[in-house]
Amino acid sequence: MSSRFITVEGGEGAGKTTQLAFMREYLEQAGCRVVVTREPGGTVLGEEIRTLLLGHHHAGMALTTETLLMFAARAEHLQRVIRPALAANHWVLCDRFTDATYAYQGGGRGLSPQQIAILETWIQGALRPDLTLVLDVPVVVGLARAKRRSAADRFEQEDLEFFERVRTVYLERASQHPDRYRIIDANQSIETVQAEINNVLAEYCRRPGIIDQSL
Ligand code: T5A
Repeated sequence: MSSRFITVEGGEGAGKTTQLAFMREYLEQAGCRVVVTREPGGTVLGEEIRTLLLGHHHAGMALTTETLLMFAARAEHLQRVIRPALAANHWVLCDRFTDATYAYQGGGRGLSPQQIAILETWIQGALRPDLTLVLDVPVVVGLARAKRRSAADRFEQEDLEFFERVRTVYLERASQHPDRYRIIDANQSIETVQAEINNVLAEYCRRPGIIDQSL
């Protein structure tokens, strides 16, 4: 059974964290060794960078600074967690990755995708997720969920247009590369979303060379 790198993306409150717990359970039952992690974060240094990025002490942070901090956390994450786990034949499930940079710093804030691609190649080399689930939910629904869960972080204070642009970039990227992305309608009950994701994972795992047993 070979390792796989799976990322879960989507706007605020789409249900990524909730669904990642179910995904771990599903894959572990299928016999996979699973590492669940998140961005920004996933390492001691990365979590400190996350605090800088999401907190309110640096409200006017420059876009370049914000983007470089995302990739600084990512570099640490790749070196200390993601690459070692993949090398040890674990499946890595990551709550957000570079698609979030294209969506938020690119779509949301207007940084060109070409500039993001330069950093992506520098920091990741050829490594890209094998499968990316985009949990898609209307912006107002996701923000209401996030608001019920906890106080707004620095990103969650942006206006609706910002999050509409984020959503558009996710959907565009998914439609441009249907081999890697699956769009999940996350505006359904937690159980229905979970069932759809299980179907995607089952289909993915049945591909030749991924998991020997049938799920
Ligand atoms: N960021 C990140 C960038 O700008 N660039 C980058 O490169 C990267 C990596 C990270 C922030 O950083 C930005 C994007 C983000 O703004 P985060 O906390 O990781 O922040 O991301 P959030 O989207 O803010 O996390 P949330 O916790 O808000 O969203 P989740 O994980 O999608 O949602 P979840 O599972 O925590 O659920 C939220 C609430 O909704 C309920 C849950 O029970 C929970 O209360 N819920 C549902 N309710 C009804 N129906 C469903 N189907 C539900 N699913 C979940």
